Amino acid sequence: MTPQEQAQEAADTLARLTGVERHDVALVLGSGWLPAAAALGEPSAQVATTDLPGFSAPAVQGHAGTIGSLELGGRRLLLFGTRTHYYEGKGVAAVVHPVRTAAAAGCRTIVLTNGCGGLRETWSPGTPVLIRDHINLTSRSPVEGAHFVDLTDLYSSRLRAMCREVEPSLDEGVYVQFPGPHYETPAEIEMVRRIGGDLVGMSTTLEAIAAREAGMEVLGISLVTNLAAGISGEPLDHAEVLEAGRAAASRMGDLLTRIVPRL
Ligand code: 8IG
Repeated sequence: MTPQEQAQEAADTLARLTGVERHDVALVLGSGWLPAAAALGEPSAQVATTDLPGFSAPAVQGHAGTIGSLELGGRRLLLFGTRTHYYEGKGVAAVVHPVRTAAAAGCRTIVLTNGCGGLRETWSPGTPVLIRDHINLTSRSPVEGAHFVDLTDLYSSRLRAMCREVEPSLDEGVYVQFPGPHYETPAEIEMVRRIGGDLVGMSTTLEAIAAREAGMEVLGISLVTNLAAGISGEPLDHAEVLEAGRAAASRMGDLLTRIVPRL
């Protein structure tokens, strides 16, 4: 079975369990984003990811192992409370299976959110930043075979402009994905600065590539939860990440609630 056929199986099961034939928009919640999801409203159906073929249980604290279906502003929204990270070692296909499932479920647009480290000191923890472009330092691709996928304008300039209309204070940045799960050294952050990166994290780029391969329009939003290593002189820890998410929850919830109806 191809990955796309596996995703179609998962999408068929999802349609059966949610009672919703097709969805329009997928939203993947990253570290620190889960508390914001409450603002979107009560899901009409919730499915455990483990009830769908090809999905695995969440490995990170602060992630929910559920997929919710809800309507917001006339859009049928598929809400992924968790993702599989590359550092879990389950392979790239497992990382992008939810993205391919969303595409098979009918979604033409995907919103990828994450928690990340920021390189600009003006981005205090709790600052949302639009992803303008990425640098994929995993040296992996979710695409296999001679399929040369165009990544120009991967993070849709149309959707970024719409977001800045909704929230003019939003900055943009280049997201750099490291394999993780360790954070960077200060020297690696200096490298990121020199190659043009603004944000560092352990997700999103492989998913964005798979989304583009599947023909979806991609919006990426990072929540800066910490200054990148070596900038503040303080050590990094995951509790800080979750706390920044909780503190920013109502603002992020408000942002998503205003953006989704316009997708
Ligand atoms: I949240 O500073 C979060 N995720 N690689 N570096 C990397 N991933 C992260 C960071 C960070 N903060």
